[in-house]
Amino acid sequence: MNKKLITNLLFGALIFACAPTLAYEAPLTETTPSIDGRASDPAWQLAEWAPIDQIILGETPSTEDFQGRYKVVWTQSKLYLLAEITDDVIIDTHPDPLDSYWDDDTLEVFIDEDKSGGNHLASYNAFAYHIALDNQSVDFNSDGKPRTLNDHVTSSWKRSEESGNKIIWEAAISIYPDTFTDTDNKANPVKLQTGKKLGFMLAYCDSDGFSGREHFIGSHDVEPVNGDKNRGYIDASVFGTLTLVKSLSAK
Ligand SMILES: [Ca+2]
Ligand SMILES: [Ca+2]
Ligand SMILES: [Ca+2]
Ligand SMILES: [Ca+2]
Repeated sequence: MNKKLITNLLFGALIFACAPTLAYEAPLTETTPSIDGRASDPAWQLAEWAPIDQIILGETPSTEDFQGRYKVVWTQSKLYLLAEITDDVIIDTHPDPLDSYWDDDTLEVFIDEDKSGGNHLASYNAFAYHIALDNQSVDFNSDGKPRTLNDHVTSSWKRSEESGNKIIWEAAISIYPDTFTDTDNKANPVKLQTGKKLGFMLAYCDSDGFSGREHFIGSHDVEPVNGDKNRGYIDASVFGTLTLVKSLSAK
């Protein structure tokens, strides 16, 4: 083995050791969390925190400006998401839910039911649910125009009693297959089961004023294309993997 090869292997191992977690294991819960912006539900004790700390757009924010972490649990019928977000200014400057919703404070949940990857910009191959402060969820439809998908996601947030800058955001998400269409909204969500793997990513659009999104911070590192890491709303191949497990202790 030559010196260059050893150096390359060591460098590769170092990159691997520093890489963010791309896989998250979500445990099954017998009791469903109440979607009320309070994290006291026993279900949340079952899951592990994972960070929202990968910069997709903008400068690295200070810890007062933005910090975030999340947990996921599941039942046969839904995924449940808990996000704990520290944000110095909570703001919604576009009252129309379909207007520039990414330029307001927004929790963005990316789901690819069959983990196929691939383009989903104007299709339901995968979903990029932009959950707004008014708890409406929006994604592009099959014509590439924004539409609400409020029957897919129920969400609620509240300021934490520990700190006014911290908000607790809970969401219950029905998992729709790629057969969902704009014309037949009666497509059924899939029944979830142990061992299922979904494409998954979470991000937060941080706006603190009238100038729009200042930071976009995600749960997973994204390989840039021409220097652009903001690929999640276009390409499901950049999502990580969410595996549904019976329990974390039974691994
Ligand atoms: Ca709750
Ligand atoms: Ca902020
Ligand atoms: Ca898909
Ligand atoms: Ca903000």
